Amino acid sequence: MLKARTTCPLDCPDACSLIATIDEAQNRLLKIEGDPNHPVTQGFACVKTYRYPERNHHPLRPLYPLKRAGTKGGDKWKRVSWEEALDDIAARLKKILDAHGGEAVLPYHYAGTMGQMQYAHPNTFFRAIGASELDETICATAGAAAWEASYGSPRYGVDPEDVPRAKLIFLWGINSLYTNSHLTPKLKEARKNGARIVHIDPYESHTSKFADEHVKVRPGSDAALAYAMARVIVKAGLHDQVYLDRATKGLEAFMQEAEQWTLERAGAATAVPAETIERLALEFARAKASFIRTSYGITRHPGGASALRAITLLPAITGAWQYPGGGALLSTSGVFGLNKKFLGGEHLLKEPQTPKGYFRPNPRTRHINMTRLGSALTKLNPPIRALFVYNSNPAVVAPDSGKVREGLLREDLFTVVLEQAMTETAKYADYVLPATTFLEHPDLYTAYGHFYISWNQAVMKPQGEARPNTWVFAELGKRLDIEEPTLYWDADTLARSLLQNPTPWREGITLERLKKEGFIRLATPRPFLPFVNGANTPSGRIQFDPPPAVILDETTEEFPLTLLTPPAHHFLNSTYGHIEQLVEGEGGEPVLLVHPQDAKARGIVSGAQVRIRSRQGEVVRKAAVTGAPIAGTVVLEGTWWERPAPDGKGINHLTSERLTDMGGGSTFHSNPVQ
Ligand SMILES: Nc1nc2c(c(=O)[nH]1)N[C@H]1C(S)=C(S)[C@@H](COP(=O)(O)OP(=O)(O)OC[C@H]3O[C@@H](n4cnc5c(=O)[nH]c(N)nc54)[C@H](O)[C@@H]3O)O[C@H]1N2
Ligand SMILES: Nc1nc2c(c(=O)[nH]1)N[C@H]1C(S)=C(S)[C@@H](COP(=O)(O)OP(=O)(O)OC[C@H]3O[C@@H](n4cnc5c(=O)[nH]c(N)nc54)[C@H](O)[C@@H]3O)O[C@H]1N2
Ligand SMILES: [Mo]
Repeated sequence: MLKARTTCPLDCPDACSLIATIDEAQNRLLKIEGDPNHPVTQGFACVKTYRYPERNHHPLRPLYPLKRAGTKGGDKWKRVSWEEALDDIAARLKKILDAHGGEAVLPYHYAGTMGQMQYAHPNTFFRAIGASELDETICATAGAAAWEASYGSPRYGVDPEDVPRAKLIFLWGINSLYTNSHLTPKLKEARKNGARIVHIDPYESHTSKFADEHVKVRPGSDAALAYAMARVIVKAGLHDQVYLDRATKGLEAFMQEAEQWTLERAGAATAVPAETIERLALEFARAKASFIRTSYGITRHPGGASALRAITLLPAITGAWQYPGGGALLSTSGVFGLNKKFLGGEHLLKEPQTPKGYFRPNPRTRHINMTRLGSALTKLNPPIRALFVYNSNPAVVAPDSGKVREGLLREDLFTVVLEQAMTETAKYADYVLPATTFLEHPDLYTAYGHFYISWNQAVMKPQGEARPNTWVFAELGKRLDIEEPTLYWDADTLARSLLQNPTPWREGITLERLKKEGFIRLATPRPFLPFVNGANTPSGRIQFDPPPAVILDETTEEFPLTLLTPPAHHFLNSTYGHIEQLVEGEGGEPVLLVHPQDAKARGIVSGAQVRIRSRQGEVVRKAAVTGAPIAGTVVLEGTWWERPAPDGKGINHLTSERLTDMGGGSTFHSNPVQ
């Protein structure tokens, strides 16, 4: 029996340190626990990841390369050898490259693993052949663009370990008890130290119940709420003029916009009572060490980036950034300052290269926004002819599933899916290639919810013939005679390159130390007060201008309700959606939450099956009539696999390819439906 430390690879801010118990003789993972030595993990894992043993050994895990033996979308496969699969894929690829060039090839990938090597490095292959470039917009680009417009790049905010020192906490557009559960102990500590916690969200969740107050806001209206609060603060003279003069720029333009958001008008737009807005604004300013934890959820609206900007500028008005625990946090990802020059072939897009054979880097290649995959596969001219999917499950997670499906069904599209599970995307593949899990390959990890960097050794042998993503693309690279050396790097070499040129905060963190210690905290000052004198913007100051726009969500007569589709407690996006115990934990099937007022108007009772229509399509769900959502808004938690739904269709059959106001991001929480 082996006990080994490892890092959770999933797309979650917490990047937990985990203790795996492994039966080495059987090569079986028996148990996952939280690492008691990690100051953020604090000895507990989440409800999902405790179930990783079932996932690692699930009957739906592909163990051998599989070649399609039936129709696309079906379930007929033939087991083939790696040799046969790779030779055939390389031959098909050469034919496409010869006839149509690199742009006919599209890699589609996201953050199934957050390990630098397996997440980002496979891109080297695609950049070497000049493939179409995927803009990775499905989650974080709207938030990134918004944060960077105000605070600059790299992106970081309050150190989560300073949160216990905050005196007032707004959990604004984040369901942190589900999606950032290792913040909870810090929130509890803050509360013990006297802080009050307010959840600002359109529906009541675990997080609302945990908070001291829940403010129900109309989706997509937060910019109006923030402006009204700014107006109250300045009118009461509670802004910090000395701080504003020293560290910020452009407040006048911002306040001109704010002037229009009287309590009355903001109350009407947001559905938050005027007294509440005023009280919260005054409390926020007076507490001084006020902290806003926000997340990407709030950005998934047509005006989402502007809303995020308006919210995260409030601590700049009051000067909260000067106090330990005060300020805002979207992500800590920028704090690590890795040297990404050779990660995923970045250099191939920047430095001129001499093409040779199939090595044809093309910095001017076309860009494809991943949020518009459906259109990319069905409408682009010249078309995509080869699609490689890894670390993602687009048939379920990408918007407008109907269109995505239409694309995946194209007989002239050659599709290869690298996977750890026979997902609904894998069913459309010409080849499914079995991928290793985080326990089976080495990798370097950072985090977006704390300041620790970590290294994973492979702690068990692969199941079946599973191989890392990077192994597959190196094998294809050899078959295409690509001489680019970084394509063949191992995880150690990549990690050493990423750790080169240390910033002062990363000084002394070497691969050798990481191998010995597992995880290491960055040497950031404590408390961490990054914006006490200014910001990382070109002006060196926090930017209020251009002032964020207020773009409200739209509904229509035909589609008068707003559908929110936020994360579920027991799944991580679609990961874990096939684990029986977790599906049970979520209630066995996806359920639509409907406010009693909206239910009554439509004759809906709890348990009834309802048809939900949008411009994109329709699905059938069981309804639960509950006061949890704000009236006019319906909520369906979780990007479930399709099978558990009554009609076998995923929720993204309803969502659209509409993009956010900045950053070209997805708008999953602003769907007009009936
Ligand atoms: N358990 C679990 N954890 C996860 C995930 C998961 O699927 N399950 N996913 C991971 C990933 S990839 C990400 S990006 C993060 C996402 O983490 P979060 O940002 O927490 O999740 P979101 O869906 O993006 O939105 C969270 C909350 O925003 C609210 N919201 C939506 N629109 C608005 C609005 O206009 N105004 C306000 N005030 N609130 C709004 C939703 O009701 C929801 O409660 O979580 C990660 N962690
Ligand atoms: N309606 C709606 N849709 C959403 C969201 C929403 O809130 N509402 N959230 C969006 C967000 S925030 C995000 S981030 C996206 C996430 O969408 P995805 O990035 O697609 O995330 P997952 O659904 O978790 O799928 C990840 C897949 O990667 C596989 N995988 C994991 N590790 C590896 C590996 O090492 N190699 C290979 N080859 N595969 C691996 C897993 O088995 C899994 O099937 O979904 C988005 N979709
Ligand atoms: Mo995400």
